[in-house]
Amino acid sequence: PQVIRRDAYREPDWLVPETALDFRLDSLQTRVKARLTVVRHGDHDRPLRLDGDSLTPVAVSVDGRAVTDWTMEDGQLVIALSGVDHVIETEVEIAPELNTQLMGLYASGGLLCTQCEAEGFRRITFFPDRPDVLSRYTVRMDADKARYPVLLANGDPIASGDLPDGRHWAEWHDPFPKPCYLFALVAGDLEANRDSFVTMTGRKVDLGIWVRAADLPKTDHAMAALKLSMAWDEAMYGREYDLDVFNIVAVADFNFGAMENKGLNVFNSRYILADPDTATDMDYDAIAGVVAHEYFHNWSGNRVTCRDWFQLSLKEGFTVFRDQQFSGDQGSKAVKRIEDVRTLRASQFPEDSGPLAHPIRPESYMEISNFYTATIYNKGAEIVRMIHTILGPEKFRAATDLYFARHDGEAATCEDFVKAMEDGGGVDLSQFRLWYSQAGTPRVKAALSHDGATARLKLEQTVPATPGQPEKQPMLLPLKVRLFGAQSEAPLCDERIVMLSAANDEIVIEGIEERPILSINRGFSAPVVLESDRGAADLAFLSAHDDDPFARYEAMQQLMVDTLVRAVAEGMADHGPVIEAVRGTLTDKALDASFIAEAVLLPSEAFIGDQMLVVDPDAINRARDSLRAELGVKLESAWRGAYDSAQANRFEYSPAAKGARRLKSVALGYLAASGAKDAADLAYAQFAGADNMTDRQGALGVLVNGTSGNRAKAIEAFYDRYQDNALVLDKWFTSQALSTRADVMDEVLALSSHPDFTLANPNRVRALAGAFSVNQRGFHGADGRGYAFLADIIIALDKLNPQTAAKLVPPLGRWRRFDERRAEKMRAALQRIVDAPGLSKDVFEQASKSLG
Ligand code: B3K
Ligand code: ZN
Repeated sequence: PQVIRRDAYREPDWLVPETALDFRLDSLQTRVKARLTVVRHGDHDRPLRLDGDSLTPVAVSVDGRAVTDWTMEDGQLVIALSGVDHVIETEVEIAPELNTQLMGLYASGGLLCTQCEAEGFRRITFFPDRPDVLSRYTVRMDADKARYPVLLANGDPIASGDLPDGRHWAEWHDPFPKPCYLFALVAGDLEANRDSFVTMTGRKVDLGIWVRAADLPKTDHAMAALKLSMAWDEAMYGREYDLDVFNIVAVADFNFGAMENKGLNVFNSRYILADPDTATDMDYDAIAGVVAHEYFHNWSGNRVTCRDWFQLSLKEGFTVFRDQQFSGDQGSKAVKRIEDVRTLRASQFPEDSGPLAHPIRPESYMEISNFYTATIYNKGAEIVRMIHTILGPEKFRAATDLYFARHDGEAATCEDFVKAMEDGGGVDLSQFRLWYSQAGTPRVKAALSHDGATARLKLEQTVPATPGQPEKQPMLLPLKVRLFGAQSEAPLCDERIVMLSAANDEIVIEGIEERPILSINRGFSAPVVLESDRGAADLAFLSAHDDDPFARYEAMQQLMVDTLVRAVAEGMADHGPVIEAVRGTLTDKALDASFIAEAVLLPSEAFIGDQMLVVDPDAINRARDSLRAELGVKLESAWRGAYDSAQANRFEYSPAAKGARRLKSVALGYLAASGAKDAADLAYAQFAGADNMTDRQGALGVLVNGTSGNRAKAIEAFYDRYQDNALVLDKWFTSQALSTRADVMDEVLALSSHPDFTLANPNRVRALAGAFSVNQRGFHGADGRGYAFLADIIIALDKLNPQTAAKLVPPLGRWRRFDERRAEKMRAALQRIVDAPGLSKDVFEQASKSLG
């Protein structure tokens, strides 16, 4: 496949100021007429090239006259034009029902919907499918009125009416020029949860969340989140909504989370539908976060869009940062930060240290869909967060105001963003720009010494080599630092931001009389791996006394990781310090339950593996289980106390109640790990008596890992109760795929032939195969069956849906980190994928790069 390079960017040859689309909708035969006003851009004599994917022109006309002298080249419709501006009309036919890729116009659960980002619009009509061609759209649709009573598109509704033969039509107009990836339409039998929002300048916006009638009662949480997001963006960024209507539609079959189409967001139903019986607290939080994310794109993405797809992090990194800030403001900032860092470490750090590592602004790609990655999104957000840290909140706001004012209505670049941050914030970000071009997670070594009056902090940074980037330059790292007194248990200085810019540096802090303990990278101010020589006692001290909650959590995690890594290496380790630190946190009355629940959780098996040169999944599992069991036994009464105090609560959706539920399930897990005789009955009672999904799924997860007779009973009861609810059935598949039992592979294989398993629905595939591939011990079973299973799924799914298939490849690319026998089997699985006949470029790119 062809490789697209960032440095090959050229401005478009033709612009398209106006676009009129006319859809005659039908699930098997939709006719699309497009009328484009095209204007020659610059002085050249090149023809008009309109992208198309699997399209055949039925008719083409130029300035009202049918023409036949067009050609097709690589799917593109090429038309020679003589003048400066012309009107081009094309007609094509497409079959939404047969569109299994879920890109372009497709059918899902009886409705018709679109997904165009990144390059799906070319599957609907011929068009310059690139984000720097902005056009004003008018969309007319007609459809069978009984099957598709609701017809939605971007912008504002203009007119509608009935037609003969039971059909009807609607016309929508979007006054804001937009790239075609933000185009959307939806047709179906939908009902709306309607509400309204009055903007900061007093304009009333009609809001609608469109779902199947039966799902209407599950849309209130999303609606509340939408209104909070609209108010938050006004207060925090001065951004007001700009159309008279804002619609969201939930669909069951969707390749990722949601899509920010102008005025008509389309969502994976899992990020809209919630009620206490079917959604967990985590689902509620994710819904609010994704609703906010897509809404915030209206400014960071739509009003200011991307010049080309190499700039993707311009909108995604910035928008993730904005949604993280929003979510932090709705509950506990500290817990939100902990969750975001955990996500970064679980999904981005492995990417950054493997064969698919790429900078947040990549240099090349084969298939852009493969670059909607944790690096572009989550590391991208960390980079915006560092700018926020360097500028401080006031200057950051001035800088974002400048960015939006300067580039409103434009297709911008990452460089434009950094320049606006520099100009608006009055800082020099020259060296900081390396974050956009260098891949790899920097490593920082920190060593603190002390001589009775002065503390010296020696810092050393290295940036590891990544594919195509053998040599790296030192980056600018904003490290928040504070010292605490070992005796006084008090801070010895104010928090300061150390700007580490060289490979080596020494920071001198005067006036430190007692022995200082180092608190560094507080709040995770820089996305780096920190190595320090702090021992167990100092980490335990920080876990109890640091005034930065993230740093407290981090100290505990480091203590746990150090203990577990030692246990794996040496076959055993002293659990004492971890147990005492966990006891201290668990019984600290000043801490809230949600923080405690995060802090006392052991690092995942995968994260422990990431600390080791060669991952030994079985030894990690044994070491972690043994620490878990001892924590369970030694702190049994504290776990029981935490469990009982939460158990009495009735369901309520509030930060405090959420924290109590989280701690309750964590405590139940430790009680089960302790081997307590009553743990399985406790879990089953919680499972059966729960008045909410958080408790029910929490208990199911504990039972699934165990051997009690309650296990099969719970699995069956859950299925019986929820078999008609696809989103909850996904949880049923996932809970079993994450089982820590030795027989998980057999169960996963059996589940893959369960009548409810299907490759046609991306959520279901992710629920089983995606979840299993992060179950380190199960997936990396020494016999290699996990790898063969995943390869089978990828090869089969690629024929239907290459984009979602390609997303499953990365776990196989971690082979360098495993022993030779496993590595060999992982490579064999990748090779089998690469050799599969008719492979998509999506999967080819991921699998061939993973073979490295
Ligand atoms: N912008 C979309 C993602 C599109 C993914 C295309 N493969 C959703 C989001 O990030 O908000
Ligand atoms: Zn986004």
